[in-house]
Amino acid sequence: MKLTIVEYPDKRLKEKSKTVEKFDKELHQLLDEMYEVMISSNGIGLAAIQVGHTKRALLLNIPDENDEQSIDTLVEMINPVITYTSGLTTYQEGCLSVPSFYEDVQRYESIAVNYQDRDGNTKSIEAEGLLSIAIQHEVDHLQGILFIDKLSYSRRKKFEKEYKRMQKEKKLHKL
Ligand code: Y12
Ligand code: CO
Repeated sequence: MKLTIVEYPDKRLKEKSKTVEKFDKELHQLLDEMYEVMISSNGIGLAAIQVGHTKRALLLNIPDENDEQSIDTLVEMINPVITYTSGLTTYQEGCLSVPSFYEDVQRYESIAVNYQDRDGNTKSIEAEGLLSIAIQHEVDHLQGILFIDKLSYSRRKKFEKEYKRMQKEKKLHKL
């Protein structure tokens, strides 16, 4: 299967993802292909729903201090549940499903997460900084929530106007 990124305002992004029950070849293939599309799109996080699969699965690949991504630091989370939160922080977020738009979003500073790996083994992680923000952004996707849903009413209206204009321009360039 060749995966493509589902972009806002596609309604699939509002869907709630389902618990993964089978940790089989099909799941592994999906995760491998999600990694390919995430890296080739310059992403650092991707949820399965962003490629049209309603599975509670996500990937994170935070760049190192030299701003480089390595498969060695790839984190795959299946059925993640945030079990602890503390503090608040604000970060300018972007999303592969909302191209060319970045906005400040408030998130928890530190979190703890329980999840399963691709083979169904139970894992837990404590995260802060960019990893914590990225996990919260991706876990929101599994609930059908986008970072633009967290904007104020006036900022959201401005976004809708800008985004529609941008989509029109994109269409014109394709003609
Ligand atoms: C902090 C905040 C949000 C996240 C979620 C993961 N987000 C991404 O991976 C966003 C990637 C992204 C990549 C783009 O492409 C390029 O930069 C070439 C991009 O730009 C365009 O679409 C034109 C926008 C977003 C993790 C951590
Ligand atoms: Co996103």
